[in-house]
Amino acid sequence: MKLYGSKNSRSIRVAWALEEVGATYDYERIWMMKGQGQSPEFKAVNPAGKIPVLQDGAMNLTESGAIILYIADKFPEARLLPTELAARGEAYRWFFYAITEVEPHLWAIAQHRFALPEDKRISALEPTSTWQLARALRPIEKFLGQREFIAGDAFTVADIVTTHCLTWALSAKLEGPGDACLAYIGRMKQRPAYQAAMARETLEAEKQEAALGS
Ligand SMILES: N[C@@H](CCC(=O)N[C@@H](CS)C(=O)NCC(=O)O)C(=O)O
Repeated sequence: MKLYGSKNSRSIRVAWALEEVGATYDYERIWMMKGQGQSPEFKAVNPAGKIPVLQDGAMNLTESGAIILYIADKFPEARLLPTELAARGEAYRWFFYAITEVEPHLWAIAQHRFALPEDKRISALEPTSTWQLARALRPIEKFLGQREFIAGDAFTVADIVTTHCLTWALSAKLEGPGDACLAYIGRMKQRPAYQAAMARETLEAEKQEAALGS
């Protein structure tokens, strides 16, 4: 398998899942700021020019959520998805909650701060997105006050996307993550797989920057 990704992007979700299941994988850093997302070579992998992409044999799988679920299915022994049906439903619930209820507000803020072309940005939208984000984080804060993991008593795919969204909110200096969320982030960051994924993305970025010059 090969992961196309970059530091400080959604590819950390996939690298983390791969490390949790103990997979070995190649990694190609796609340096977006240098326009590599739009190169013909990368567009042959993902015509949308976006990361992450997981290449497995002839398949180039896009969408970080789909990729994580694929990894969970490919390595069932790692139990990133519980086998018991109700527990699995709870993991799906929080997985999709992060992706559909939390992430869109983070993404809207990022787009209107820097990701969209300047003439398409509307800074007046930020207070609305910030308010929606804070509202969406409230149930997460409540549940994390009662549980070690977001979906119950075991680590699942839902923890990967929830942690990523919460750390995204913190790095964007947004209000919302409360004490229970902060304690949870601290616990998740202690996981060896999280640390290995961060180290891999940092190393690959440094190698590329040394080779190409920053
Ligand atoms: N829904 C997609 C979003 C992918 C995405 O937007 N990735 C960003 C990096 S985190 C990207 O490649 N942006 C480049 C662009 O939009 O041209 C996913 O979760 O994988």
